[in-house]
Amino acid sequence: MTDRNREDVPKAEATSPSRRDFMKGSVAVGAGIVGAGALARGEDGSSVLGRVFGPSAAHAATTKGELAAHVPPGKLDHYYGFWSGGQSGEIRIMGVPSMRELKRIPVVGRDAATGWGRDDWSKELLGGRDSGDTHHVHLSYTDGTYDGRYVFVNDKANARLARVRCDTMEVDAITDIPNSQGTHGIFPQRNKTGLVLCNAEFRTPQPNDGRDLDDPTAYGAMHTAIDGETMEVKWQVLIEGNLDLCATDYQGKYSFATCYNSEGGTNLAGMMASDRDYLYVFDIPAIERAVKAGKTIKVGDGSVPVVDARGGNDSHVQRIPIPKSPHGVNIDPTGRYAVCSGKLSPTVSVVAIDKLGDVFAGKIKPRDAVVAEPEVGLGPLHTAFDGRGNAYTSIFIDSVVTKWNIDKAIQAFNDESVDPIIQKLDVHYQIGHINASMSETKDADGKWLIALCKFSKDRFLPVGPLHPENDQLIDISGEEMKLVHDGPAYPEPHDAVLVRRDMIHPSKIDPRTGPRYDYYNKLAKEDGVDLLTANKVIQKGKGRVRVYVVSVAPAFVLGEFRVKTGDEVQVIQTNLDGVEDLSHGFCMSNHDVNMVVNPRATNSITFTAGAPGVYWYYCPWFCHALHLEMRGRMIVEA
Ligand code: RUQ
Ligand code: CUA
Repeated sequence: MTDRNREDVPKAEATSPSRRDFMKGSVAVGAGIVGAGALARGEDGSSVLGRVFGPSAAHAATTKGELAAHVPPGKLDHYYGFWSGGQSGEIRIMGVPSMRELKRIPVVGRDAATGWGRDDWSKELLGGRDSGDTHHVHLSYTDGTYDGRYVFVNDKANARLARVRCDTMEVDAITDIPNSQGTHGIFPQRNKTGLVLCNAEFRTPQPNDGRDLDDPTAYGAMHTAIDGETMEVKWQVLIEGNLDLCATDYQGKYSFATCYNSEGGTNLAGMMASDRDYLYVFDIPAIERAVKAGKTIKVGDGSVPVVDARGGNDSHVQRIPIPKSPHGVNIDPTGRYAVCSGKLSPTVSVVAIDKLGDVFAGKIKPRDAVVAEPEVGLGPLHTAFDGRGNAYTSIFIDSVVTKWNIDKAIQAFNDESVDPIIQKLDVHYQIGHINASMSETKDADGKWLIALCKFSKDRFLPVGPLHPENDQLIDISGEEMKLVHDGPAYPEPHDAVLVRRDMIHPSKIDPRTGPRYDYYNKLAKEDGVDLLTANKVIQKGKGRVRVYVVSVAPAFVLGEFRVKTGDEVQVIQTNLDGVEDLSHGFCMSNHDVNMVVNPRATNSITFTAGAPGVYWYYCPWFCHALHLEMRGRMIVEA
C-alpha cells in the first residue's frame, strides 16, 4: 500500500514540463480571444480576472475603484435581486453581485419541486389556472423606499396580480383583474403600501361580452387600482389607447402609463400609424373623488367602479404626446422626472413631474411638460438611475446601454452644443429591461446595473434550440460602465429589481400566519383536531377521507393508514421540526402526489386512492441520516 503510493508520487522532472505545457497552452488560448489583451489587462497592467475573482470581499472597492463581483464561498451577497420569470410564472431571487440563483418562487405556475399548483392551498389560490407570464416585480414601499413587506408581480397571461410575503417568500394572495387582458405594467405607490396600479396592454370591447366584436370604438383598456394591503380591486379607469408600462410618483398623487397604440389599431400597421403616442398621467386623488361621488360607469359585472376617461384630457387623465410607441416609463430617484423610452423613436422624453399640476389646471399644454428629449440610440426601452444624476437606458436594436446625464439633457433641449451622452456600452444581445441597485427608490446607490438581454446567441455553451437569456452585470460605480458578468437565465426574466440586503428579513421557520393558516385552521376546527398533534384518519363521508399526519425527522408519526379504492384522500401534514433548513415533504408512490412541508409548516394534497394494494409514501426532501427510512404505508382496500 505504502509502496504503491510512493510510486504514484510524480517525480520533480516529470512535473516541470507539464507545467510549462500548461503555461504555453494558456498563452495560446489567450491569443485566440479577440481583444484578449484589452480584456485580460486593465490599463495599469493588472489582471481583470485577478480583480474580479480576487480575494477581496464582494463589494469591496478594488485598487482601481471598481467593485468586485466575486463573492467568496461562505460570504453573502450585498443585494437581493428579484427577477420575474416570464413564461415560467415564477419570481427568482438572485444574489447580487455573485449572480447566484438563491430561490425560485413559483407564483402562477406549477412546480414539481414544491408541489405549488398541486397542493390544496395553492390550488385554491390559483383558481384552476396554473400557467402564467410574470413580467414585472416590484416591492412595497414606505416613504419612497422598500419596506420589506411584499413583492408584487403581474401575470400577463391571465390578467392577475400576485403578492409574495417577504418573510416566507411565498405567494399569499392573487387577484383577478376584471375587464382586462394582458395585464402588463404594474407599480405600487411609493409613499406607503397603498395602491398597486396595473395596466391592461390589450384593448378589448368594454364590456367584452360578445356584443361589440367588430366595433373598434367600443374597445378600451383599464388602468386598475388594487389595494396592496387587502388585494381588493378598488377602481378602474377606462382609456381609449392600450396601456403598456406603469410607474408612480413619490407623493402618491400620480400614476403613469405609456401607450403605444393611441391609434386604436387592431393590427401591426394600424398600431404604428401615428408619429406620437402618449404618456397617460392619472390624478389618483381626482379619480378617487369621482369614485366617491359615484361619477362612474358599470362595465361587465359592475363589481368595480369604472371612471370613463375616453373623452380626452380632463381632471382625471392627461395625455402627454411622446414620440413614438413609447415603452418604459421610469421615475428618477429625486422624484422629479418621468423618463419615457421611445421604442420606435431613438429618443427618451423627460417629463417634469412638477409641471403636471399646471397641465391638469390647463395653464400649459401637455407637451410643455417635456423638458428634455435626448437621442440615445435605436430602440430605447427602459431606464435606470444611479442617484448621481445619470440615467442608463436599454437600447434594444443597437444592443447597448446608453449612459446619459439628466441635467445635461435638459440643457441640451435648448442648446444643441451640449451633449448629454456619456457612454454607450455593448451588451449581448438585444437588451430589454435594465435596472440598477435601488434604482426605483429614493435610495438609488449607483453600484450595480443589471442588463436583461433577450438573446444570448454565442455567449454560452450551446444547449439546443432554446437558448438561455443573458442577464449581464455591469459595474456603474465609476465614471465608466464595466461589464463584469454574464448570467444565463432560464426563460424568460423580463424585469428585475436590486434591493439592499438589510431591507429584507425572511423568516427561518414558517410563522404559521396568514391565509394559508386560515385555510388549515378551518379544516382542523371542522375535524376537532390540533394540527400540531393530529395523526389520524377521518372519514368525511361519500368516499372522502382526511388524513392528518405530523412529521418529525426522521419519521411520519402516522406510519400507516387505510383507505378504500377510489376514495378522495386529503393528506394534511404538519412539520414539527422548528429547525432552520429542515424541510420534509410527502410523496405518495405511483399517485402523482408530491409536496414540500417546510419547518413548522402545514401543507396538504388531495388525490384519488388507486387500485387495491400497498403504496409507500415517503419524504422526498433530504432531512436526516435516516431520511430514506422516513416513509409509511397507505393500504388501499377493495
Ligand atoms: S416589458 S422589455 Cu413586459 Cu417589461 Cu419592457
Ligand atoms: Cu423528512 Cu426526508
